[in-house]
Amino acid sequence: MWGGATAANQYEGGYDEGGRGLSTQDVRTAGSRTRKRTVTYLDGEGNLKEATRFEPMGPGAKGIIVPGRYYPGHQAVDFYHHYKEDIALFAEMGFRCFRMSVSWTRLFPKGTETEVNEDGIRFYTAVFEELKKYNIEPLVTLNHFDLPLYLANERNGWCDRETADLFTRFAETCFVRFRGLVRYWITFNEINCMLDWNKLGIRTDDPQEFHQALYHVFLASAQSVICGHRIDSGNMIGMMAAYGAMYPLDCDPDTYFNHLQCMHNMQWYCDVQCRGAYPAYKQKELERNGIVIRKQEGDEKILKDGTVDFIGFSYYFSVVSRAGVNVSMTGDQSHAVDNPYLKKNEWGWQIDPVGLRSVLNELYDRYQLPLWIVENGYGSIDTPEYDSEGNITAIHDPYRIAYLKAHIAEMKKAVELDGVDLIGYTPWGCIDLISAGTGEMKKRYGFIYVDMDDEGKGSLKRYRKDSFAWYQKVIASNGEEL
Ligand code: BGP
Repeated sequence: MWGGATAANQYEGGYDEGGRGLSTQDVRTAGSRTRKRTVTYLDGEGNLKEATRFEPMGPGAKGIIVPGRYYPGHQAVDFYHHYKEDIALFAEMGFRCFRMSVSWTRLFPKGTETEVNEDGIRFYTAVFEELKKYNIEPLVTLNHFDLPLYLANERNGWCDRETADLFTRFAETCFVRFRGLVRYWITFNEINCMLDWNKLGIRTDDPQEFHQALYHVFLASAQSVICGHRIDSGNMIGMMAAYGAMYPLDCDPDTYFNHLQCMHNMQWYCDVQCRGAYPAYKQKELERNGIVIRKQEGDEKILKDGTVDFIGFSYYFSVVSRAGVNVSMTGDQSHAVDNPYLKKNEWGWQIDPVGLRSVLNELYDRYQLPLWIVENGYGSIDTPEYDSEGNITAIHDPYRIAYLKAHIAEMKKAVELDGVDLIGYTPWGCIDLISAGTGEMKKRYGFIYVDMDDEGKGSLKRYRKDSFAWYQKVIASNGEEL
């Protein structure tokens, strides 16, 4: 299934339209390569503060919108008002599927309501029907880094078990109301990084609370899978992790063992969701650190019964580990060890197509579940060409074509030579959208250029880049013509 991927908080906009409530992503400011995005909030004493996604906010913090500040997610690139035009462009490229997320607060503005917001249902139904018109299958992420701000500010975010149940109600509503329109689902985007993306969702750096919150996310995912299968046994429900290739720096046995542990740090999320229980190495680690997860009777069965049908993962780069250093797949690679065999993009991400083949093998060997590369791509600054009247006439993006070509070639080898069951490929940001990491617009991934800058200014007009026609050919030839 060839297609492309997006997420509501970076693409949809219309943040205060159609009865939508605020989410934790709506209080994230814009940043850049050198200046980190922040969350604006009032601390326990009511003082206005800002924190990056790596800084704790302390108890009592409440995310707020500061008048006059620019929050890139509010308008994003306005899929809310452009969906017909965008979907027509996806269809023109020949998409068989389209990955998008449903904004939780468009359906449940505070997260606690018992009745769904019908305006939200109407919007997504119209989108899914539009996709159907072109025979494009939606792949719907139920949670892509967003949480109702109300649950973060007034409750205890993911630290409360109730959040898992409220999420399950939201998921159930999607399964019921979009039945027949959507068959492919993902519960949580990049589950191995999601709690780092917005500290408002947990507001603590205490490892005990962090693991308790994460446990609630796993429960929410498993409960949703069970519910989705009950509502329609034809539903294919997957998990999603940020998964890159990892190499040990050298053959020092300590480096290698550290490498295994770094791999475990990434893999255990997949173990829980694919095998239905915390792996032994994780249980031991929690025990060693004195972390005791509060559970209820029946939880074990929920995790066991709620395993996923496929593994979705994002693949952008690879990392190198060395003894004593814990490396991970976070977008901030400023402290990473350089791999002398690879080149980096402007944001320091090491480009590694062969690593994708390795990862496909690794995941398939380990779980024997169908795989779906739900994100992959080259974030870069594009420079449009203009005519004398200032109209955009072309966007040449050979670097993007080269990146995708190399990755698809390795993907083909994994399928044809290694026998990996790969069911889909949806490159990230198939249309330019807001960067999750930096909030910038200039870090572009799309086949479609959107005329908007880092301050949200621009006509929002869509233009085909060179990669648009190239990808169209790739899809038409089922990957034969690269
Ligand atoms: C992943 C996220 C996406 C996306 C992508 C690219 O972590 O799932 O939401 O944005 O990375 O990252 P960035 O936008 O920071 O370039």
